[in-house]
Amino acid sequence: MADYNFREIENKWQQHWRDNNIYQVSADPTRPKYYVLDMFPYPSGAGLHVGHPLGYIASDIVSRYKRLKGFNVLHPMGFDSFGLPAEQYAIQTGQHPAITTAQNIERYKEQLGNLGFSFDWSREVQTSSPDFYRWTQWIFMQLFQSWFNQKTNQAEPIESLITQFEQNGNTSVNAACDEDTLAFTAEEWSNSSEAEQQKMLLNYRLTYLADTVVNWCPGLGTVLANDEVKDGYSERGGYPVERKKMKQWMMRITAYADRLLDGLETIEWTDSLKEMQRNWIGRSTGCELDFKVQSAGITLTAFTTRPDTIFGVTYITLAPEHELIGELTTPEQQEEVAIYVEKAVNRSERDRMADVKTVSGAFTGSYAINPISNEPVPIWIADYVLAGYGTGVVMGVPSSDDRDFRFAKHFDLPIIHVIEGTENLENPTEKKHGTIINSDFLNGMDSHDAIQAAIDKAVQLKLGEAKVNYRMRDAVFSRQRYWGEPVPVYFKDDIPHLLDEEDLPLELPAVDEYKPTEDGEPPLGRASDWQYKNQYGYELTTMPGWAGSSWYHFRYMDAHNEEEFVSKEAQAYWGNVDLYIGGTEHATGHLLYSRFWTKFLHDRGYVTVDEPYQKLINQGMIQGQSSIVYRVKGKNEFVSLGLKDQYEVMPMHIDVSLVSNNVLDTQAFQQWRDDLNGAQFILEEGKYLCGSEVEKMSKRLFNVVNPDDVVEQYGADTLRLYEMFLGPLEQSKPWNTNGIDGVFKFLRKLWRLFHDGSGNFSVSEAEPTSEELKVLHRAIKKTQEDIENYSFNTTVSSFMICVNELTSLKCNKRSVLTDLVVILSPFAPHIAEELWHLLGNVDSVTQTNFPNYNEEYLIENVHEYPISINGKVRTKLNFALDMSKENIEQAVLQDETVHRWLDGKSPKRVIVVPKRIVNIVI
Ligand code: ANZ
Repeated sequence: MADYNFREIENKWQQHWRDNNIYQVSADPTRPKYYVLDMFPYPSGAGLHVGHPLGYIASDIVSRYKRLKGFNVLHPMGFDSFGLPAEQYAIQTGQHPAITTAQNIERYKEQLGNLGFSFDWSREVQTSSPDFYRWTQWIFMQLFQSWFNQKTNQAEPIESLITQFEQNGNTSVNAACDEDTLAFTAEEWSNSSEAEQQKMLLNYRLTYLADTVVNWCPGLGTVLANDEVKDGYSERGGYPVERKKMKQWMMRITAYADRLLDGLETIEWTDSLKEMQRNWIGRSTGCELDFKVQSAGITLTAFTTRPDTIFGVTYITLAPEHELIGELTTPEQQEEVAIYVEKAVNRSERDRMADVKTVSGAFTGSYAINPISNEPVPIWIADYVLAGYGTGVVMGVPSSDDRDFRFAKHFDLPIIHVIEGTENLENPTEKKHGTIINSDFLNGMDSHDAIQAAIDKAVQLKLGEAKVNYRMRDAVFSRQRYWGEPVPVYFKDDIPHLLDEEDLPLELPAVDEYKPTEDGEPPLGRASDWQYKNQYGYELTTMPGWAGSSWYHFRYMDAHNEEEFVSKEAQAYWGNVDLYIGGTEHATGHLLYSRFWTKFLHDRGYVTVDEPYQKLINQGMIQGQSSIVYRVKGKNEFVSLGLKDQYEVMPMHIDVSLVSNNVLDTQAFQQWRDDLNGAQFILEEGKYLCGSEVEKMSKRLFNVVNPDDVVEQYGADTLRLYEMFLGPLEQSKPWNTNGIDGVFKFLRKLWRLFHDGSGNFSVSEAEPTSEELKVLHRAIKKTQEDIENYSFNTTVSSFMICVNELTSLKCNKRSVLTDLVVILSPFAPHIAEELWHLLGNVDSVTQTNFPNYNEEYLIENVHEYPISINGKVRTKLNFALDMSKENIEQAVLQDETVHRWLDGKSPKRVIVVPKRIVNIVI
């Protein structure tokens, strides 16, 4: 073989790895395990673009490296294959989404296969396959059969709750449950009907049916989770989203709020990602303070994080949805309040929170009593108060809070300053001013302790109760869609019941169309003859996209188990994911839900780990480099970039494949679309130059680069190295092919190290020189350190340096090249495997060991020290780099030249600066 023929090499080894199941692993208690996971893709119709493999390449490098280091590496891949696009396509074409999905998966596998990943495909999972989703349904059933005991801080079987109800009713139970759950005694429990009992239990189950205000997206015909809605529009498709009350399956994730926060301390994720989860959970410590309403038997309770400011409360505000508004509004205020409430409730929560400029509100006509000053304060309604947070009541403190200040200014409400420095509560000298807690006392504490002290004081003064609030809400689990997991529930007398376990999986029924029914039922409402035991109606919503991905990491451990979702043994061996690589867009969706389900499965004894992903890295995005041409307005004529200001132009995105080095292939452009046929060009220097823009890689912007094309031109090894070479993994960076030739040349240079001038394989058996060993061991050390620090771009450049140096040393020694091939193999596995075999090895390079570097070889043996005497360099001397300062000093003073300059005097000081200089002062 004369030259580096990447096509032949890559095909050959991909085939060989497949035929020999090289990447198949099984649990092996004699070896340490390492689990490397990629966020599995949704197989979209567009296929992979060069941005997708970035994370997969990095995780593949780590997997291969860990294997060489003696670990038993689990590195699986699968598909998150339920989802909207296949369903939208089904609605348009009538084709079953399973067909589209299967085609897309085929395409993805082919594309992934071209890149030489070391996935164990025997463990592939597809969330839309009944073999997989029967376990998603099974986990749903376990959630339904569980409650969260706050005394033990974990989930328990619902039977233990029923036992408590039978013995003591619910008053001594401390559970995560619906807020409006009424108290009952053991007797009342046993006297309740079966239906009443089931209704009560729904208040406690970890998944439950509830009437909730949801994000309803008429354009998509479904409910969306908060993280699927951006600025009032659906993230997918950009359709408007409304607030609507509907009966939904919910997941009681709020029960786990504290554990989800605490767990963050035990995992290696970036601070920014942890902070995103903390903010999303939004734990806030404060108290609920009571305000009696004047001349009415009502008490309003406000949640506040600043009970110390209670002296400054000059008004109370309610959310426009608050249920007591009717009762509190006086006849004179009725009309104004009605108009205001109607306007306010139609604004989305997000708008209401984001809008700090427009102040709006209405006075109810009623007053409450400030419990500290005993002054009456007016009760208002304002849309900045959210119904779903705290109690939906805010105590207005214009002197301490900006929003309250703006409100008070706007409506001319009094502003009373909280006087600091005096704890004059017990005996307030001045009625209106004061603080419940001495600020001298507060000043010495950090804000957390100060708030806690204020809360303790408020409780001690019986102003209210301590309370922790969370911004996070229970998660809506129902989707009004077809292409998702059916919920394993049927209804008897309107009460939800679980299917028998042996009836799983509950498979998706056939339907005539994939859209909602005429009376607004979800698509499953179209299935005919679809009843449980031929008599009970099934739940018609399906599960959300995040259901399958909340536990798939366990299934890979034991992908074909038909008895359990994962066996105890497999789980005990593989533990949790050691390294997880994926995008940040999942920060508050998938990454929170899978932590929740993992904790739940842990509580119920099904898995031993309590966090799914020990270390997480978010790869950056590879952006597209769009190409733009400038159409002269109203004409089929296009003007080159440099001349465009002389015309009235319309910029237009065009396919990047029509452009090379910013020069347009005008002929190809004319053929690109029918309407461009016969297009005219205004050129500069005989060329049409395009504009360019760095943007998200997207079909719509025609800037998508298909990895298949790059592989075709340069090979997978070049693509792998090049993607890593583009920059630090976590950083986003534009795709440009400027440097790809350099990487390709590097691999050819590597190839030539192993071949003589006429292209014959030729290595020497001679012993390497110390110089050659230094070059090699420097590269071994750097590769190891860089991979362990996930710094892949720097490894690629160290390979380049190494190969350049070996080339100039004309080194083709077998022992050096053998190690070089091994350290390169995680990055460029095909060429490494080929060279490994050319070197005479029989087994795969993946089955060898990573070489150890030897520090001795790394030592730059000597350094030439300038010897300065009284500030002037008088001579230069060579010393070994590892020589001690004392020895250097000794040797310097022995030197003849130095002797001469000393002229018989003994020096006052000798300063040895290692690897630099020796200064002698006489
Ligand atoms: C008085 C006060 C004085 C407040 C002060 C803050 C500063 P976090 O930290 O997010 O939990 N609040 C309470 N319920 C609300 C609701 N439903 N809608 C909008 N705002 C609400 O914020 C808690 C603070 O947000 C509470 O403390 C309350 O205002 C307000 F100098 O009470 B504060």
